[in-house]
Amino acid sequence: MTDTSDPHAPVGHAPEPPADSKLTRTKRDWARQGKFLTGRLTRPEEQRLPPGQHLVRDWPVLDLGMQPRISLDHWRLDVTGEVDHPVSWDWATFRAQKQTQETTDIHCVTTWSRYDNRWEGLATRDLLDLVMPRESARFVLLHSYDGYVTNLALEDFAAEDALIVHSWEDKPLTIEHGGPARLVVPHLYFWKSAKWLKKIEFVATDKRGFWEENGYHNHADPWKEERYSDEE
Ligand SMILES: Nc1nc2c(c(=O)[nH]1)N[C@H]1C(S)=C(S)[C@@H](COP(=O)(O)O)O[C@H]1N2
Ligand SMILES: [Mo]
Repeated sequence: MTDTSDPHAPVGHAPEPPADSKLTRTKRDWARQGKFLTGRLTRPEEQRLPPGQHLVRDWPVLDLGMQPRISLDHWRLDVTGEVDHPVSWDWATFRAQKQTQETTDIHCVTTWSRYDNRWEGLATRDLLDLVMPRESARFVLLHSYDGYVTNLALEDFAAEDALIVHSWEDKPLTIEHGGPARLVVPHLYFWKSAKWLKKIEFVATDKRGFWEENGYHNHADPWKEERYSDEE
C-alpha cells in the first residue's frame, strides 16, 4: 500500500481534507464497489500470461512513427476538465510529487507480453487526491505530444498499480518509450498507456481515442481478449 497521509500538495494547495470530505467519501464508495481490484496480486504464475499472448525478453517500440522530442525546460503536464483543482506542472514540480515504484507486466494487443518492468513515478491515485475529480468526472482522456489520444474509464485510470512514470529499471524513460513521462496502466492492453504524456482531461462523457476510433476495443482487458471492437 502507498501512504496516503501526506498529500504532497503543490504550493498554495489546500491542507489535507477533513475526515468526511468528498474525497474520503469517494474513496469509500470506490472501495465498496470493489473498484481497482485488478486481480494482479492473486493470479497464479501459470495464469500470468493472458490468452493469445507470448512472452518476449526485449521491449518492442510501437507508435505512430513520430517520436516527439520535448526538452525538460519546455515540458508541461496539464490536468484539466471536471476536477476541483486543475494543475499545470513543469518538470520540477512533477518530479517533486510523491513517488511510487511498481513492478508490472506489459501486454500489447499485437500479442507480445513482457514481465517484470520496474517503474517509478506518480501513482494516478495520488494525482486524483490532488486534483479531486468532481462527481461528473467519469472518463479520462490522455493527450500526448505526438497528437495521440486514448480514453479510459475513471476507475481504470485509478487502478492501484497505474502510474505516470519517468523511469524504467532505475533509468530515465527513453524517448522511444515515451519519455519524459508516460502513463502505465498494467491491467489493460498497452495502447491505453499513453507515451509522451501532455494533458490528462477528466470528462463526463466517453470519447474514443485514436486506436479506439480505428477498430480497437474501447475497454481493452487482455484477460477477456478485448482486442477489437464489434462496432462498425
Ligand atoms: N503518444 C503515444 N502513446 C502511445 C502510442 C502512440 O503511438 N503514441 N502507441 C501505443 C501503443 S499501440 C503501444 S503498443 C505502446 C507501445 O509502447 P512502447 O513503444 O514503449 O512499447 O504505446 C502506446 N502509447
Ligand atoms: Mo499497440
